[in-house]
Amino acid sequence: MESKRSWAEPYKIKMVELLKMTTRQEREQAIEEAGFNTFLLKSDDVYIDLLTDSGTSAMSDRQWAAIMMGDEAYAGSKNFYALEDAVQKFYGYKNLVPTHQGRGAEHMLSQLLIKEGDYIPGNMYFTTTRLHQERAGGIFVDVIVDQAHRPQDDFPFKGNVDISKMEKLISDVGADKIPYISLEGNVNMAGGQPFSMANLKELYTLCRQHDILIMLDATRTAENAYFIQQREDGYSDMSVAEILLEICSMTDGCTMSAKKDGLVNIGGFFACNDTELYQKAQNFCVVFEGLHTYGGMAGRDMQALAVGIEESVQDNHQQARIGQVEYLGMQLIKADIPIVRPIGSHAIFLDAKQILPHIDQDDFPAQTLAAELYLESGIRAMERGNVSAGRDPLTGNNRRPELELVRLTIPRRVYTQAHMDVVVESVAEVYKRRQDIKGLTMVFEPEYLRFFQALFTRK
Ligand code: PM9
Repeated sequence: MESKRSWAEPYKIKMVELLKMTTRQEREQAIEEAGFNTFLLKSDDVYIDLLTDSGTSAMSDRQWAAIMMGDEAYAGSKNFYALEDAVQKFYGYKNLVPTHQGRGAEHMLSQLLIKEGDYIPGNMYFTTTRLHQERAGGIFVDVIVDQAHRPQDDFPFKGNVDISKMEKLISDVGADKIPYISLEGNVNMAGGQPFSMANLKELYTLCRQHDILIMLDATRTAENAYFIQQREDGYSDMSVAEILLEICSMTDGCTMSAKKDGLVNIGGFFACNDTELYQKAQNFCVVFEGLHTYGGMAGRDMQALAVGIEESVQDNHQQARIGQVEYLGMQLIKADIPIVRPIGSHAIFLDAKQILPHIDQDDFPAQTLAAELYLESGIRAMERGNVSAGRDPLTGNNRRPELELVRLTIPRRVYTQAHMDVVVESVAEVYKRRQDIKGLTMVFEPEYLRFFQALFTRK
């Protein structure tokens, strides 16, 4: 029977994890000690943890049963073959190399395909993806549609590649300087925004004309498939699983952080169709990840992922997952809180530039807002603005991105509707006193991916 509630969960709760409540005074101390960086808080001091949807999902009883089927043989574990079957069946790629998590696969792809001075177009940057491209000698070029940089623009496919930007890059630098385009499903930094199948088809034609590979960041592409089903003409009768396969059929391979769509706590993979690239990836794997039949994953985790992949492409799973995010977003919109529109897949993004217009971007409005939200109620969010964007490698200046956001990221199958209501109330409280909030000064800046470990003090 179909559910009468639009997004009611297709599961019930079998086990719970108890949470600690903290006082305002305890939170003051915790955030000071964390240098106003929510990554540096102890999770024990957090009530509702919306830092990330990465590795934080709840596994199903079937996945936990799979954990018990771990074959921890060093080589040729049967769990590898189960995972290979799942990737072939649901993503359609011929060849699989497991990695410890997504950035292991990004490292592999970047080192194998990028030469010094190459250009790597992408539908907006992702922090770890761009860093690996740059470390391999590549120059990242943003070719996402302009709408993606405008938080209030309601365009339904803000993850689309702007084909004219791609054509311009090809004519400016030459196709032989572009080994591949990095195409992300449900673009994280844009607010979890999907690309359309029509856009992918156009991109496919262009890339085939110029012999440019399309490498998919498949991390949240099952969620992208759900948006295509819901929003794009001609797809409403297709299942998420069918749409995902169609997406992958127009790409040459993928990197995957299995910690998101894949519903596991750790793991990732690189997959492709080309045999020569596969052999190189296997060989690279033994140097940096582990033997090519485990690549940094335990056998039991590969088995849990094989099951997680199958669960992730079920229509009712995606309906509940994205339905919950939409519920939170709609409540925030009703409370007049400026958020990125349309509501994306894995998170609600608060528009810190609009909420704290009196704080200059170099005083880190989004970092400040995330800290204030924690102080208010013990909710942990993540900065996605100036700190995450880092410095321009050529000028050394802060990049000052157009999007200065705080991400309220929803783990899959973890929190309830009542938790979402607490989040809305807490954001509304902070919003009420926004004029009194002052910015932050960065007092420690690590060389790479500074958002993870930077320290701040109050202005
Ligand atoms: N994403 C996230 O919270 C975790 C690390 S960054 C705070 O959103 C994409 C689109 C990601 C992603 C990680 C990775 C890297 C690649 N692509 O974290 O190495 O969102 O498994 O994956 C995080 P790993």
